[in-house]
Formats: sequence, C-alpha cells, structure tokens
Amino acid sequence: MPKTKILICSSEVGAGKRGASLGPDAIRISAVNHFYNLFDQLPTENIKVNVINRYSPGYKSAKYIRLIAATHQKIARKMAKAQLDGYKTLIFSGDHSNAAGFLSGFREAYPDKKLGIIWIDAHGDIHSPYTSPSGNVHGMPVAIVLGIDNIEAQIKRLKPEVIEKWEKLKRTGRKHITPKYLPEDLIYIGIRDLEEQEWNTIKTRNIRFYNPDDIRALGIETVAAQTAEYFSNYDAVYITFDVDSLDPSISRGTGTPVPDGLSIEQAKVLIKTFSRMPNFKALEVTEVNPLLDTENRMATAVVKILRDSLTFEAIS
Ligand SMILES: [Mn+2]
Repeated sequence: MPKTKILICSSEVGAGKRGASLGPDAIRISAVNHFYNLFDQLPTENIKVNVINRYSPGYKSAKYIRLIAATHQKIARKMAKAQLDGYKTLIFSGDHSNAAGFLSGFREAYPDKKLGIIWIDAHGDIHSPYTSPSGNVHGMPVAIVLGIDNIEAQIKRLKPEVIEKWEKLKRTGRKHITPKYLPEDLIYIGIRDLEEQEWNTIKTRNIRFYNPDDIRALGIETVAAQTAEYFSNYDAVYITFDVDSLDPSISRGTGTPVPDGLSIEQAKVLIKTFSRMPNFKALEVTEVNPLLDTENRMATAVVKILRDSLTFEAIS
C-alpha cells in the first residue's frame, strides 16, 4: 500500500482574486508534461466544493465565511480519516484558508499528540475578522487554528453573525477543540509582508520565524536544519508551502506575490529536509493561480520542487 494519499481541495473563496481553484489542476497538468507520475502513483481524493458563479461574499470582515466554515468541516473529516488510515497526506489546495481545515483534521486525528506546523509563506496569515483590512480568510488560517482573535488590535466592529461563524471556524471538527495548536508549535519561514498587528501578534506570543534577512544570514540549509531540530521531539509535523513564499521573478502566478522571496533551489532544500523528518505527516501546496501566470510557470516550479525533493522513501 502506498504510504501517501493525495488530497485535493480546490476552494478559492478565501483569496481576494479568483483562479486559485485551478491551481491543483495546473500542477497536475504540469506534472504530466514533465513526466512526473505523482498523480498516477498515489491514491487521490478530491474534496468536492461548490463552484461559485456569483460574487456573494456575505460579510466584508470575513468574506465567504459561511461557505468556508462548511468547507472546513468537510476537509477536516477527510484529513482525519486519511491520517487515521495510516497515510501521509500530500495536499493540493486552492487558497490558503483551506489549511485551517486540514490542520483541524490533523488535530482531530491526533487529539493528544504533540503536533508541529511549518508555515512557508510570504505572509503571516494570522489576521482575524477583527483585524483584517481585506476580510479575505486566506489571511486568517493561523489565527483560526491558534484561536487568536487579537481584539486588542481591532480595526472593525463585527456583526454578531460574523462572530458566530468565526467561533464556529475555530472549533471545526467533531471534537470542537480550540485552540488546536499553541504558538510554540509553529515556525514561519520566508515571511516578509505582514501588517503591524500581525507582527505584534507574532512578537507578543513569541512565535518563531525566519524572514529573508535571517535566511540570508544563516543560509537556507541552517534554517532547514534548525527547524527540523526544533520539531524533532514532536509526534507529527504538517508543512504548508504557500507558493507566494517564492520570489516573483520565478512566476507571478499567485494572488499576492511579494519581492525578496525564496529561490526554487531554496524551496527544494526546505521540502527535502522536512519530508525526510521521521515525524513528517503532511505537506500542503497552495495558492497557485494559473490565471495570473504565463505558460503555467508557477505550477511548473512546484513540479520541479516536488520532483527533486520528495524522495521515494518519503512518500511511497
Ligand atoms: Mn498564505
């Protein structure tokens, strides 16, 4: 039996721009074009979501939160099942809000274990509806799973329905656990475009991070090794790779590109190191938006990174 199962959730309504729902397919097609048989070798499960044909975000402070809360319940069930069936999971998702659903399922599968998160991203994704200027939920998944409202830094008054949905989102899963992770269970890599409230949240909670200056100073190998070492006494680790962590010179095929990002080679070092950790359980790739790209470059970058860094032993 293969050790790894592919889970796909194409939901894109957490992003401000449409098109990330096509990301998983763009990766699959690029894999075929580059003779990378990943999708052929591994069992794949598609977590179905409704196609959105009308712009109807509901609430400005947390756009599509009702739909996202329902999607996360579904994602969490599938993720918990795959993990409890003994699979590692390789996840392709539309926008990054889905990560909170997968991480909810991860917690559901191992309620009493020590679980770590490696968050590779240009952004902190630690806003709440109280603090988010855009109201896009793909900027909130870390706050969802850490149970952080950050009301001290509130810039908006929320409608009671939004508060109710936000509380529901934090409690995704049959066991309604919140918070699902502690600030110490998380390390960010590559973050460089955060609002002041997000930096404050990270600093007051002592969340570990490596920004581009840290990566230049230490070298990517050291960043990878220190991160792996930090999580070595954890029972299981989830890695999420937002492609906007990559430098926009590689591709602009993502909703929120930011300069000073990782190179393809640096991303390979990270994925190679983390996927070889004995407690590696899940890798998510997210925010590929082929509509913003030319010649499917971002998906191709992902295929090159995975092909050269996910060893046979790590996934099969
Ligand atoms: Mn992100």
